[in-house]
Amino acid sequence: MTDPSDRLRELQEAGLGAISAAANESDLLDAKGKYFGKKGAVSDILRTVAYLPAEEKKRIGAAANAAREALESAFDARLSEIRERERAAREGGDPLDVTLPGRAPAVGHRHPISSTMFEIVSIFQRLGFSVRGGPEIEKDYYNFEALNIPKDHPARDMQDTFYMDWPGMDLVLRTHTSPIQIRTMEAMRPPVRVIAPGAVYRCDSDVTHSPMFHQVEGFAVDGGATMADLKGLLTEFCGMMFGSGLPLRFRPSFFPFTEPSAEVDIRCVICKGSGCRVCKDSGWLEILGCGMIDPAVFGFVGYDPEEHTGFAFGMGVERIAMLRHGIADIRMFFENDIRFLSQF
Ligand code: 2NL
Repeated sequence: MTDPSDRLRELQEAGLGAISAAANESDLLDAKGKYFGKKGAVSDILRTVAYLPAEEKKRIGAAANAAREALESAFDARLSEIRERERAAREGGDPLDVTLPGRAPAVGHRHPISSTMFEIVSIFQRLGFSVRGGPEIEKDYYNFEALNIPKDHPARDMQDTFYMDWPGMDLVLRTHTSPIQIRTMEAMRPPVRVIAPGAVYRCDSDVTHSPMFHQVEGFAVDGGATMADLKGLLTEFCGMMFGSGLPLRFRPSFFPFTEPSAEVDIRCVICKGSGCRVCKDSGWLEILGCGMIDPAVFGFVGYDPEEHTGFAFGMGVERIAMLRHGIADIRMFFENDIRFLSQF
């Protein structure tokens, strides 16, 4: 039989080998179990020591304890090594690598409706207009009455207008930004030149209508504004907005708040006049409505129609943005799909 101290030397060597070969905590615990754990080989020898002669007992006992201590301290050292390596891997190696490129923050941009609206507004600002806003929940008086829109006009129908259910208040969601202009005329004496952008609401929804959309309206009042001034201004605006030299035409129309009234068409930006689906083969696109402010409107705001004349105009922002970008469905603007919005 081999001397137990030789056996212990072999076990210590094999155990140290297994400990240093352990790649993770689980390998390390396996090595402990096999060589120096409670049921390990070194403990087996320690249990037999009691049956040995006295001097052997001392010698083998001491050797077994020494072997176990050597294995335990190697185990502890290897355990710290493995834990430190795993921590470093988890935290990405070097705690700070200043040579790595930074993470760029995702930068947003204006919504295509906002940028189209700002562009329209800034053209009129350069032409001498100042910008005014107003409430989106508006009095029936400012939205309809003062604009000479009669009580039986279809625009006042529940089908077309959102009425606020606040008894006795006569409030609506504004259906156009004209009330801003009525409020401006109440507050300011001529000469005035004001542009009124904002969200408006109508009870209507399909590929070209959204219950919330945007308008830019504008008006000017002074001692002697004429239809010729209106034509000149809008010709200048269309040149700046859609490209100079683009043909336009003024077509007679009707609005309750202007007399005479006209609609302005630009040469179709899609087919250049040869006829297509977008212009319904007419070669023209309707871009805005306009006219000379009706004297009845002046009566509501206390301007003297004998002393002052003025013109006004209005356009839909979504319609212009759809024509510019070739968008067929107005609802795309309001679905907030980043794949759509990030293209502008
Ligand atoms: C359109 C046509 C228009 C006006 C808006 C207006 C405002 C006042 C007095 C008179 Cl306070 N007129 N605004 C005038 C003509 C046309 O808009 O197609 N809008 C989308």
